Amino acid sequence: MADDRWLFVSDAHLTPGDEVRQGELARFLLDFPGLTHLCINGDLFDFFFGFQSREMAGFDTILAALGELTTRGVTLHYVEGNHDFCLGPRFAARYGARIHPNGTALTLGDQRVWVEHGDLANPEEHLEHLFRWLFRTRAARLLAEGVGPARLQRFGRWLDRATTGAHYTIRDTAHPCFRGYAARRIAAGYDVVIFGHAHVPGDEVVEAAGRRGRYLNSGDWLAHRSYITWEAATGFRLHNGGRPGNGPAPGEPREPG
Ligand SMILES: [Mn+2]
Repeated sequence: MADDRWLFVSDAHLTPGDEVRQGELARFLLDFPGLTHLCINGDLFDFFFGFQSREMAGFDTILAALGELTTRGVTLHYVEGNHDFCLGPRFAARYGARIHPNGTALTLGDQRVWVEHGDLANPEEHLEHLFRWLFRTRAARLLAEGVGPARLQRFGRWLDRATTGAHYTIRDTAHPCFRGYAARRIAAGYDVVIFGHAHVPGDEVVEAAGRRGRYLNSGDWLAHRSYITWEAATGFRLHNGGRPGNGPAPGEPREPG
């Protein structure tokens, strides 16, 4: 549609009760002019599991904003990351979201677009890959339902500490693992590939199999407050919104995850 206005954000890593950042992100989303489509590209939450009958506590502010957006008619796409799992039919119904556990293909204008969180790009992230697989098994879902939101949240914090810092020499969005992973999609026929996960915004040309494509990384909503927009008149734009340079805000983590 001619008036479509897309927004792609990722890697806010919101924690329970973090009212300041939840509020900032909620205001940014709700005040975004002309927004018709929001695509969350993973790790909106530092840890989130989609329980079938309960909600994880402490995320009311951001969840209310998502609900408000869908009430306004904004289409919500949620590409799961390696910190948000099994959002499933309940989340989809409650927030009107289209849930994509492994990524999604879009057509914007005349371009074929692939959106994926990007954690599978780095072959060294063994533990993350294990938990990505494990959390999506039926056995893990049943176990999580029994364990319950509060205890699972504590486990999530432990898991985050266990996996952070192991492979984080890869902070460069243009690292060969991300470029190579994007190149595979471009070789397969996509024109634009969008990842997050690296926590560094990026926008570059990637050539693969005689094709020329564009690889965008939405960066994060921690240090950079970066995001991607698309509208028909301008195409894709990367906005390195908040803070100059690559420095984290005081007290904020900057490691990818
Ligand atoms: Mn991630």
